[in-house]
Amino acid sequence: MAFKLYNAPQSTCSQRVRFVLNAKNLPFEEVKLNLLEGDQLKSDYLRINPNGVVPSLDHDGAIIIDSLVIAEYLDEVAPDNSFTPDDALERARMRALMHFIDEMPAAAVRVPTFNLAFLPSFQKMSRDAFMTMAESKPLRREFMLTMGKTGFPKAEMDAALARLRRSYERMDAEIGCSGGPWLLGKRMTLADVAVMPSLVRINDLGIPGWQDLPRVVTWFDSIRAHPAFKPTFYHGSLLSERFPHLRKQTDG
Ligand SMILES: N[C@@H](CCC(=O)N[C@@H](CS)C(=O)NCC(=O)O)C(=O)O
Repeated sequence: MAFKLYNAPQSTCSQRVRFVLNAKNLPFEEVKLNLLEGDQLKSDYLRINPNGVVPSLDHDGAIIIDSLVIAEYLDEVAPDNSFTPDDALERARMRALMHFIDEMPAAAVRVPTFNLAFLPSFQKMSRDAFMTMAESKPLRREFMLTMGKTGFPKAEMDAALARLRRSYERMDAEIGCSGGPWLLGKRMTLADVAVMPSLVRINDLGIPGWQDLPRVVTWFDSIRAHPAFKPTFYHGSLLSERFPHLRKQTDG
C-alpha cells in the first residue's frame, strides 16, 4: 500500500491524518502545500480536491478527501491499532462526536487562528489581490470576505472562544460519562484524534481555556504523550514556530 498525503504542516485537518498514519506506522510520502501562497487553489490540485483545501490522500492512485473521511478510511484499510470501536452503538457515539467536533471546535478555532496568525500576511496584500484570492476559494470564500483585511470583529472572536469553551465542557462531560481517560472510555478513538489539533492550536496561540477542567487537562497531557504525537507535530507544525509575531505574543 502506497500513501501520498497532500497536506500542510500547520493545518489542523492535516494533523489529524498524519496522527492516524503515524499511529498505525504506515509510511507515507508527504506533499507539502503552501496555503498562504495559494497552492491549494491551483488547477492541478483542484483536480485532486475540488474543495481547494488540504488534506487529500492518494492511496495507490485513488484519491480520498476530507480529514475525518480519510481517518475512517485508513482505519478500514489498515485495521491494526484501530481507532474505531467494535460495537455499533459505540461507533455511532464516536461519529456523533466527530460531527460535533467539526461543527464546533474545528470551525470555531479558525477565527482566532486567522485573526492572530494569518491576518498580518493578508494585510500586506493589495485590496484587489486579497479579493481575488478570497473569491477563488471554493469552500472559504465567505469566511475570507467576512474577515476582510481588518480581521474578525471582537464580537466574532468572543463568540468563537465561547464555542470553544462549550466544546471543552462537552469533552469534560463525555470523559466523565465514559470513565475516560479518552472521550469514549479506555480506548482512544477517532473522536479524540478529531478534536486534538484544535486544542493544540489554541494552546499554541496562548489562549487555552480548559485549565479548570482537570479531566480535559489530563486528556490533553495524555494525547501529547502518545507516540504518534511528536512525528505528527514536527517542527513547523505549530504556528508559533512559523510566525515570529506570534512567538512574541505567546512568550510574553
Ligand atoms: N472538512 C475539511 C476541511 C479542510 C480544511 O479546511 N483545510 C484547511 C486547512 S486545516 C485548508 O486547506 N484551508 C485552505 C484555505 O482556506 O484556503 C477536512 O476536514 O479535510
